[in-house]
Amino acid sequence: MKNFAVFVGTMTLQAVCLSVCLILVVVQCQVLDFTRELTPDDIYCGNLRCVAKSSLNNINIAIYDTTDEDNSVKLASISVFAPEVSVDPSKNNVIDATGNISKYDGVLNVWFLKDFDCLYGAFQCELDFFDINGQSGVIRENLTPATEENATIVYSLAQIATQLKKHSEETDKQLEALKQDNEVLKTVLDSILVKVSRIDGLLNSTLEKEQQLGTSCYRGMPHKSSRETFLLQEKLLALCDTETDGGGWTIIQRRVRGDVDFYRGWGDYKRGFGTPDTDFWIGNDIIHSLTSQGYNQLRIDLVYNETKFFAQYTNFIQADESSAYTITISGYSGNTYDSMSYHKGSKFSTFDRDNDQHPESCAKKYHGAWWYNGCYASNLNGAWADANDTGMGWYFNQTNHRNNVSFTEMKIRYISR
Ligand SMILES: [Ca+2]
Repeated sequence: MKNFAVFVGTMTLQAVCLSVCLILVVVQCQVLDFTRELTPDDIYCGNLRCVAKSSLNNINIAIYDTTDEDNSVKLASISVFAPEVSVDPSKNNVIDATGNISKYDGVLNVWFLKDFDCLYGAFQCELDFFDINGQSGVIRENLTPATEENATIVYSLAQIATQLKKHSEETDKQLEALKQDNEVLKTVLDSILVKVSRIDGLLNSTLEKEQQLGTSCYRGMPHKSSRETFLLQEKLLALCDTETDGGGWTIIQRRVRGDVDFYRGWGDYKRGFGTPDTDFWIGNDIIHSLTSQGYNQLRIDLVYNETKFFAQYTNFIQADESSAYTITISGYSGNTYDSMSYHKGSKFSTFDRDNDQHPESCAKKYHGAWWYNGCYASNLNGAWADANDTGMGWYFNQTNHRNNVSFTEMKIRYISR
């Protein structure tokens, strides 16, 4: 009398029809269609649906929880005499139920909130009815894990699929967020690259300047002009004579333009004054430092009466400040007179520091600053363009009086010994 079929529907993520039991009941030539389904969805772990279509009348549908065989509970029911769905008060918080019913047809839905009910619960659909002769009848159909093993597995798979879908959606969101982060990072990186490029440009230009500037002055060095600036001891902008007698001369005194006042005190001569592009005194401390490091060759270039002269010495040493910058000088060669020998062993004097052998101050008397002895055979720090003995004097021979020059360069060069 009963035709029963179970099938597991095609598994889709959204709605998996887990099982359908179709009961065809023929009661004295009258047909009853009674089905049940358990379907998982996104909110509930499952939906049990009992459906009756019949030519019987006065039907009443109920769903029982028969998990505990000794204490089955009527979860929900609906009757043609009581068309509102009735739910067991103790189950209100774990199931939802809906339904509708007429004299011949009815449907009762129960949604389960507890995974336990979906995975391990046992339920029963019950249909009460009266046949055409007024005889009552009952049909019950079970839905249990034991009989619905496939449904349970499929349900579990569907749960996993739902979770995977959620994870997938979260992953998509995270990916989107990462994309946005990536965009921000790309922007930041671009801006850093621009800055790096600027820094690189600055470094290159600084490097070029340094290469142009050079850091040394040595004999035979490659050069573009006869005088080139360079960084002496990595800190002092100095001037190199790159050509005279093979070049490599660090210029310590230069008077070619007359735009720098040389009548100065001890401190100025100690530290130096002027700049390589004008006239300058490099400074007594530097001269001492260089001559104590092997820069012992001294050359003095002069112009007198539009004629070039030079005096060169193979041994030139200047002591430190505590010795008042006393000079040692010897080994003359040149095309003028050795007007420095008179000054060897002499201390340096300025108008405010009289270290000379004269009763008066040679520096004041001759408007200069020099290694004055009893005064001078040379006075190259004297007054610019001064025709008197206060000018830039140099003796051109032993008997002649001094002459004033119009150009001087004093320079020293390293000699390996
Ligand atoms: Ca004196």
